[in-house]
Amino acid sequence: MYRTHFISELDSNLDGKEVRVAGWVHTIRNLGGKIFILLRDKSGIGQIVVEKNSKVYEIAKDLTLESAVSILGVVKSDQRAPNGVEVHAKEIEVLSFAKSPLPLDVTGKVKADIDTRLRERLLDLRRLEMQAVLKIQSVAVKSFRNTLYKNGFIEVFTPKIIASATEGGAQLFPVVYFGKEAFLAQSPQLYKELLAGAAERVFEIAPAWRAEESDTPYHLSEFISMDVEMAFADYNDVMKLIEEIIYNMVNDVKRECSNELKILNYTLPNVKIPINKITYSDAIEILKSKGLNIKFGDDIGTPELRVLYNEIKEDLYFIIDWPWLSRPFYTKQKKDSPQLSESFDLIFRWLEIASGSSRNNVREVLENSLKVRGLNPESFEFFLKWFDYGMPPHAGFGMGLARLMLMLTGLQSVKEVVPFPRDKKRLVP
Ligand code: AMO
Repeated sequence: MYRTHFISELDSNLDGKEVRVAGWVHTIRNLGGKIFILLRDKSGIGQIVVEKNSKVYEIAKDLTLESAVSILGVVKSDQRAPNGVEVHAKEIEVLSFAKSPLPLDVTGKVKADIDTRLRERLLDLRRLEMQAVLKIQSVAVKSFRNTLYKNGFIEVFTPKIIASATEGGAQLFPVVYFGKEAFLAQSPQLYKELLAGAAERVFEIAPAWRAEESDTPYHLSEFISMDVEMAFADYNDVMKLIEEIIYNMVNDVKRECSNELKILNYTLPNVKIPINKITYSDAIEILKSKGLNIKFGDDIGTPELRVLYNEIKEDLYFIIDWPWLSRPFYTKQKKDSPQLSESFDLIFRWLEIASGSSRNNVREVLENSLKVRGLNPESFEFFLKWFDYGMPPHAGFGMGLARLMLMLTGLQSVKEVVPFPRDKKRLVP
């Protein structure tokens, strides 16, 4: 057995008892007579004391930072120690010896740049900040699932090797598929729609791929997309659902991750329900009034969103009713103004974290929509034919987990929050 207790379980009730703990050597201080080791496991950091005259002194003396060890010892109350207790070592088993010096300081005292951190990612992931990020992400994903289960959704899985572009052609990664042309999925879009046409309420949490040429703090070539599709619903129903998801998520993270937020020195934004909505057309007018050279049909990217944020001063808001032609072919036009669409983006300050819409559910309209975008309906026949058999009105959205994590951690780049990010220059680790 490597351990009897996690470090956070040690307290003065165990005074005088023998315990076995396991973890990594966080720091070592040799104070002549005694060696003090701070041992770190997934639960926290505790103090180990090795007396000079003990039989394990020789082992402790040669220990290196980040070696993995299992230590048998006796608990002693001591107010000077972290958690008010320390463990006096009787046996030290070195499970894996770490090379010295380390290429990255796990205690975080010596700061490293992002390239070094990603290169030495294993050590970087052991830092308390990254442990906090991983925990917050796990709570956020659990919360997302819980809210959807509560609303009668089921989790589904769609193919990731696909035959056609869904979100526009430029960013596809080609795959050789038994001699045929195929691609890595840019999103689960068409398949989640088909599944909603059978099971009504579905969601998926899975990777998506985009060959992003530009190096920005918000784009990855591979990201986790949290996708929802809902039948017998429109974009207003879906925005309502997003409000509930985000509200629960922020509160779950607040409640379950108070230590982690403290480690990151971050205060979560307050989510007010309903989340404010502004129309795309109003956003364009505001940007024009601020002197930007922008017109109907143009994208509202991060630089423009920063200008909007300075005006609106809302942490979270929806921009709704985008120009129909600037959205993908499956997006539904607005009945009363067909140059617009029933679509939205959810914005956190100046970052788009989700985007969604009501979908077209009439075959002829979809065919036309493909044609006006220069796409060939024949390549989408596998999708279109389902619309011959009672495809209900439906709506959905996709939310990028890495971008959501920026909102939940206060970190500045998606490359920091993803354990092993993929971008144009990174394929390892
Ligand atoms: P969209 O293309 O807007 O919509 O993507 C949805 C969300 O995914 C995230 N995202 C990214 N995150 C990191 N790196 C990237 N390169 C990247 N690209 C996108 C963003 C974005 O809001 N099928 C539609 C969704 C739908 O309508 O259901 C879609 O993919 O957070």
